[in-house]
Amino acid sequence: MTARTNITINPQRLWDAIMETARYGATPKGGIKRLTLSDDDKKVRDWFKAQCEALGCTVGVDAVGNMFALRPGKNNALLPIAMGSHLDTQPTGGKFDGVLGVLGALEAMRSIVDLGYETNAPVMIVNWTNEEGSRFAPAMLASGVYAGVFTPDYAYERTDRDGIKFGDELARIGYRGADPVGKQKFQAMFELHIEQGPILEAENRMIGVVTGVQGMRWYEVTVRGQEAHTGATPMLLRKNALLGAARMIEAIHQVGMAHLPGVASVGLIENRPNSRNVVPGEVFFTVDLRHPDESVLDQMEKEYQAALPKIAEELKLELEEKRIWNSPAVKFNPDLIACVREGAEQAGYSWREMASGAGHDAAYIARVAPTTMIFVPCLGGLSHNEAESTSFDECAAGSQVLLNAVLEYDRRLA
Ligand code: HGY
Ligand code: MN
Ligand code: MN
Repeated sequence: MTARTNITINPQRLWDAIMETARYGATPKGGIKRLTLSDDDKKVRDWFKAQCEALGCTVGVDAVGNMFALRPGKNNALLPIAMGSHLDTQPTGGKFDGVLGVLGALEAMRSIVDLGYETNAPVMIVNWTNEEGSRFAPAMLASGVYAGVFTPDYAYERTDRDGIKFGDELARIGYRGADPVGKQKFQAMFELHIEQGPILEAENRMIGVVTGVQGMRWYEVTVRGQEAHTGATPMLLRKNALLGAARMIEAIHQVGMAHLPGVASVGLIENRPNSRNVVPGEVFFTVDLRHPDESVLDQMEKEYQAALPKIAEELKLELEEKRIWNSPAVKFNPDLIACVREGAEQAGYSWREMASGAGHDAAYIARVAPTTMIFVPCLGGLSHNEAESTSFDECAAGSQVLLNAVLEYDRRLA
């Protein structure tokens, strides 16, 4: 086995890259609104492609916009070792969710290129399209296509709430690549990401050695009543869709409370006609249920789906409900987890093993290649919020451990 290498990343260069790309979609409150396939997403993609090519990487784009920046190794008969995450954000996103994973990988790549260090296997950075699932549901859409969970056509047909299609937007920004999805193979993927929860900070640990991702399910609900005059319609004669939705949202909250550490949320709601003096006739809302244990998630789904018809009946409303996404709980690869532990030890950082509450592309990629994740803290565990904050040192620690883990895996290969 070859000796361990300890190449150090350049923390300032990483921080500068994070701040530079935060301009694409910058919000007045210091966050980022860079919805997938928007003009700002195009700008950051173009920036990322130029940076990787300047490093001597070849950048391939597949048919759903996934970007693969490849650097050859000594033995190119070996499949590349990938470092991946995403560059799209939530509407009120922060500077680090997804971004740290891609730019932390870019910094790792820059560090090995600076030294002219040749890895044994090729190394690759991946930017997965539409991880957030905010504009186009479901989340992790393009890594899901890569993992064979969805077809490219299913992705192309997904529409945002304005009826615009994923496939049209992908072509519009020039990232509907020529490569068939799956053409670019790799033998393992490490994903660096902020924790998006409070555990590492609470325990004063720098690195999360992530063992897996909890199960996640998304649903869409439409409640229909009858538009009516708010002044002339007696209370007992109303079919108030918004009242029904309000009681349903409370019932969904109670399903989460009854199955901790599970979570149950309603995030998107549309009230129609949304006029001050019209009893709402129709409400659309989305449901997000998650739990580490699939059998409990089944129970949560059962309780949630039993609660809604009762409320609809009481209020003389019609109900339409369907599950649009089911991402089962996933366990990561023990050998890669060991490389992350080794990488944290080598860098001298405190660490702890943990599962991920948030979804990540790694959850789908784990189906087709050995995969694992590395977490670093974020202030107050806050994410999907413009105030999301991970420190200079924490970003550096994440990128360093990512590099160490990849080099450790490469060493073990040799
Ligand atoms: O929904 C999630 O957990 C991820 O942020 N897309
Ligand atoms: Mn993310
Ligand atoms: Mn996110």
